[in-house]
Amino acid sequence: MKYSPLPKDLYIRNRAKFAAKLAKNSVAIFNSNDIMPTNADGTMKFRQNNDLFYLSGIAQEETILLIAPDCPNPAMREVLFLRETNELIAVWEGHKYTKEEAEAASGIKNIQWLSNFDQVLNTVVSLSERIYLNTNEHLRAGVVVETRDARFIKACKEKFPLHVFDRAAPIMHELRGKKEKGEIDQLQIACDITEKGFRRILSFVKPGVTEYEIEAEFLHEFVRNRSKGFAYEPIIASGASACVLHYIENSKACLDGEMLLMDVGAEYGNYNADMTRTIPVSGRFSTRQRAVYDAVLRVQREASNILRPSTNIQDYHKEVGLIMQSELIGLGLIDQTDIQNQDPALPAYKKYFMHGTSHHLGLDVHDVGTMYNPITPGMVFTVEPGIYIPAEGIGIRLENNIVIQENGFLDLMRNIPIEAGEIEELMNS
Ligand SMILES: [Mn+2]
Repeated sequence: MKYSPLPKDLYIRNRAKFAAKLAKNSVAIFNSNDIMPTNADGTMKFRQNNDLFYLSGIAQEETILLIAPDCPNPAMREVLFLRETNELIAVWEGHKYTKEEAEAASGIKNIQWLSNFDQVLNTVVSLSERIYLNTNEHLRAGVVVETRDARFIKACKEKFPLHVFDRAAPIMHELRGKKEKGEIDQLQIACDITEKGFRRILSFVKPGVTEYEIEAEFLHEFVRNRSKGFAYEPIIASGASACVLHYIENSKACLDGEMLLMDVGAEYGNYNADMTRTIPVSGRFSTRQRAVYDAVLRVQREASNILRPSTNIQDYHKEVGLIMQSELIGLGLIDQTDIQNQDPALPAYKKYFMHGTSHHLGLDVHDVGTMYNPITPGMVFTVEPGIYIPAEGIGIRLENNIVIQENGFLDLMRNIPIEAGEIEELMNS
């Protein structure tokens, strides 16, 4: 692997936290993701199931984790099943985990080959009353393919019809929402790699450069710093394209006088950065661009300050809406009449700022974690307000990633230039 893995203690602790949430006499089973097909004999790049990774640190396909904390046979309380490797696989696909390596990475003592899985499963399930299975319960997930998890749920229910089944996802959301120190370290590295990419393009962007050349500069910097690449499809949007929120075509030339919005983050060790910066293509903001830019930056900073422990995320989003409303009045984009006449379900500010301000960030870019319970220290959020004015060809979003602390926050992107003046200076030096 390209990245330095976190020490196994983290995964031992994560499993202990998970086990403590299970009902008595339960077994929980986690599956790897499938390797998704493309066409002919092609496949997509493998991406481990994040829950399995969180509990084991193992990023290898066809891995299964079984956790049964009350199993009368202590050896069966934690079992990790791996694809058996052999010389042929080693020649064609390269190195796979040996049992010793998997134990060193995960802290799990009982490592078995997959061929033993059915036997062990039968034994452990027979000694358990309740079976926790995993499925993607992200609030915005729209899964249409039948995943390995879904196939496994079906098979388990057929095989063990008289057991009680339960959901692992709510427990995983709660645990993964609050990051451990090692996880913050990986996120910081992902943000630092993203910073390198941004600094690289600050001296690269000038009128005539294309969006895809900028994309290539980022990727170059990411991969040479041990990232697998982009954490998500990058948005490199010049001019009015910045007002298309999910513009990923990245195909145009950047023109003098336009601004360039870049929503780009590096992956590192399966953790993700999620940054947005907006810069002037020429290296100098116009007066109007600068006014809108500074308004977005003020909202970004105020929002970061009110995203505090015990705040509720829904209330936070309403509060940021009011801050944005006053900035839009200042820019002459809305007025008191618009506000008096607004539909409370669709406030006037949403015409120029139509997306949410924050989401959880971690192993997933839109990470799992509660959006309804109070915020607690250790949660990691993006803070990403924007103002989009298609009529003026202006779209500005500024996004940093912050860790909630007891008294305030740690900005993982504190070193990435964001002040308009500093950006101009770096682009012209
Ligand atoms: Mn984001």
